[in-house]
Amino acid sequence: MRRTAVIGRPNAGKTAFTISFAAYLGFQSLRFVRYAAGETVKLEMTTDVATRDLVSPSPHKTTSVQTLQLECAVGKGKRQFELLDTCGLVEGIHPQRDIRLAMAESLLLLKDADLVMHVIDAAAVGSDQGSMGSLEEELAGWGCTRGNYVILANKMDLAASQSGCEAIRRSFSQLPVLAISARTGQGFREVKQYVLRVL
Ligand SMILES: Nc1nc2c(ncn2[C@@H]2O[C@H](COP(=O)(O)OP(=O)(O)OP(=O)(O)O)[C@@H](O)[C@H]2O)c(=O)[nH]1
Ligand SMILES: [Mg+2]
Repeated sequence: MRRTAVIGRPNAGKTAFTISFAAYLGFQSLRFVRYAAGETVKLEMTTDVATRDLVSPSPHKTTSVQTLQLECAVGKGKRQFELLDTCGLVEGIHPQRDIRLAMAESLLLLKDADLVMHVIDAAAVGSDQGSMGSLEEELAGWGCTRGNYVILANKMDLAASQSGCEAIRRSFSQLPVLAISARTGQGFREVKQYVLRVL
């Protein structure tokens, strides 16, 4: 099964995007498979419940990789793929062991992904240019060498996101940047087209 990893800083909107994109593809009920500390846990919930329980303004809400099996209609057929929602990445060594482990697990799975979607909070970048740093540079640098790497400039429904998105495009001019909103679904058509082209 082709695999797409959704990565980025805590609070960028990775989980919100994962859930909303699944809903956009027509999934009302979501079956997450979570890998944590060697254990596999299955969770089934509606998109509304998933948004309520798995999305939060507090950083590091997601503390394990959670995977959804999705499919896109292509002509008369279907293309299946896995979407991996991962633990938020930060510079340095996180003081909490479970988060360090979740970050390591996320980075390990990233290596084998067929496509990487790097979510950046464009509204945060627009209101504070310092909210992008060496983490984004390192990830994007790796993305340029590996290919099949797209930046999702998220939260385009918020003020300051436009200038944030422009700053992201300037900083990462070698990579595709799609402007999206996990809240409104803006840009999801382009994301779907990109997924179908790459996978
Ligand atoms: N306005 C707006 N808010 C968003 C959008 N996407 C996510 N959010 C909000 O941003 C916060 C973080 O969203 P999450 O999806 O939990 O972020 P995450 O990247 O998964 O964060 P971690 O699990 O902590 O790594 C939540 O309060 C979401 O409601 C968006 O497109 N627009
Ligand atoms: Mg999350």
